[in-house]
Amino acid sequence: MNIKEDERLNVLNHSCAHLMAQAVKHIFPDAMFWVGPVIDEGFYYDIDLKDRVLTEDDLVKIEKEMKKISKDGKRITRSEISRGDALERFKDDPYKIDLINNMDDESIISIYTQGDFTDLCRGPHVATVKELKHFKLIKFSGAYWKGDSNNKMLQRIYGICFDNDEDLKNYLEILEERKSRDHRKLGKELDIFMMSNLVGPGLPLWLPNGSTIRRILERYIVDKELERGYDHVYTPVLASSELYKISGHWDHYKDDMYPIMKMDKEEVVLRPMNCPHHMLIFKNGLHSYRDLPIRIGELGHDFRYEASGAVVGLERVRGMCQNDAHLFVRPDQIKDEVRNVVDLILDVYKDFGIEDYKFRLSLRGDENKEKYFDDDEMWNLAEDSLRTILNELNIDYYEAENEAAFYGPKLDVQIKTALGHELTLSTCQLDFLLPRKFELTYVNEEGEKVTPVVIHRAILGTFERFVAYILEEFKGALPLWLAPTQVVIVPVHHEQHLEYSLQLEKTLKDMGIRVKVDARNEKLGYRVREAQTNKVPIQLVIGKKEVENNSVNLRRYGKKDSSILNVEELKELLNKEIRQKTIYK
Ligand code: TSB
Ligand code: ZN
Repeated sequence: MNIKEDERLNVLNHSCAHLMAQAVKHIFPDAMFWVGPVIDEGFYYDIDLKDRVLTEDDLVKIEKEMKKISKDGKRITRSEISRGDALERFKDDPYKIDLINNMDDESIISIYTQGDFTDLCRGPHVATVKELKHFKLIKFSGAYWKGDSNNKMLQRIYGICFDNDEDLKNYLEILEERKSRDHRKLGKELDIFMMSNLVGPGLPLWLPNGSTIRRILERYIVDKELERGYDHVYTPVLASSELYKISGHWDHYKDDMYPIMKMDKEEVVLRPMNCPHHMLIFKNGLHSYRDLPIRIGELGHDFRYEASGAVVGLERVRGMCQNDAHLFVRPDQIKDEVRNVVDLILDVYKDFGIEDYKFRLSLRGDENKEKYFDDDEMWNLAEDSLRTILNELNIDYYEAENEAAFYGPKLDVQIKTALGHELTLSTCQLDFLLPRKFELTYVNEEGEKVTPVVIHRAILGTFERFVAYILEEFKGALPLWLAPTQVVIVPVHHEQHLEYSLQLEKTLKDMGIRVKVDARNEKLGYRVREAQTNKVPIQLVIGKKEVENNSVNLRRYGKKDSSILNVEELKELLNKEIRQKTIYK
């Protein structure tokens, strides 16, 4: 959906923003308006309502008023005025004055009027407000004036307008669908994680179900990496601030770090990344060219002071655990190692059925040079090497400036969340800088000490972001191998069929299956429904027949039909699906 790029819808939405502003002015005569642009999915308007904070009820009222104004059907007229007239006309409105003062001298100043409402605007607009019929106000939030947290908080209302009712209906259905797979909602319903003000924003607490998923992911990825020649380590989450002064984090990444903790003579910080610790581990030994590549992996806990407005559920947090590794390689090994990383990413994505992603080559660009380590030659070399490798490996990617890490360019895998946020999941980064800063060396074939190159990479990214993503992708119904509870056994009668059910539970537990018996004194239908609500992949109903025949009545999540299997067949089916990581779509 991109309303901004559809000429007709763009104008329609822009006019609808004015209609909304007019309705707001009728209800709140003191309201003043900042800007109301069209966005990919509709429009918003930033409004100063003095100290009033909007409520859901206000939104309903505003929408009603919009309908009324639209029915009145006033024409929308444009006129052009001089800068002097404009300044005079809007003299009591500091927001408009700010806009006028920021226009360059030659620009034509136009205003649009509909009935009792006039707004400063470049246009164009539809001819009459009658054309604005199929709209909906979607949500509201606070928004700092000009996006600066030192400024006043304005009220932002989002809406969308189509030219027919069907398109509007379809869009609202998409919104509902997105809401239902928002990982924050699923995370609550399925007891995956919680937040507490006493811990703080962006610091999730993993509940037992979420912890089970995470433990499976941890074992899965560590095993894969061990198979591929990684060594796994444990290092502390704190370090002397000196470490980050050496690495360059202090100069280029300080804004994202928690502040220094001062003790008697020491200064320590919470780490935002694991690289410096891993550099020290490499430096701890002597290395010959024959020992490289050395791949140091860690499920490393990091802390980043993300802006409170940017923190979202598990997808953007302040306390996180990366599936991290640093590969110490010779220059002639860079290409093969990048290839191995990409290969591992694709291998992992296949297991999770992840198909909707794009590779992004993240470069330094010209903006914000102070964000990056200052050495043009090094940057050119790193960016060119990574680009050449990607081309040689035939990887489809697009380029983005101002997205590099401070130490080097990245190959990022970009995904979209249910809320429409574009995020990086996996990353593979080329770094000529940190090995130099830490004076790392290995002995080359000629017996000389030379500097290795470092590849930083995270496959699952962080467990937080990865779990958020797969929850949304599977709409909470995780495949058998990942589900916190894999099987629920439901005896038809909570006493008569209990013994057999408990025996079956033991058999499955002995195989390592995460299984529960639901023998509560509740109606069968109720217990069956609850297993569905909890999105348990497999449900086994046990009645008289099953007890007599040593069988189970198996029903999968989301399916209406069931099948009868004997216990041996059941065991085989479970083993096979877990081993093969079967995905049902
Ligand atoms: C890969 N030093 C490298 C590391 O060696 C590094 O830290 N890279 S990173 O900054 O890109 O972070 C790695 C991954 O962590 C990202 O690809 C992303 O998937 C995840 N991530 C980053 N910030 C957050 C956050 N605030 N919340 C959740 N996940 C995050
Ligand atoms: Zn790193």
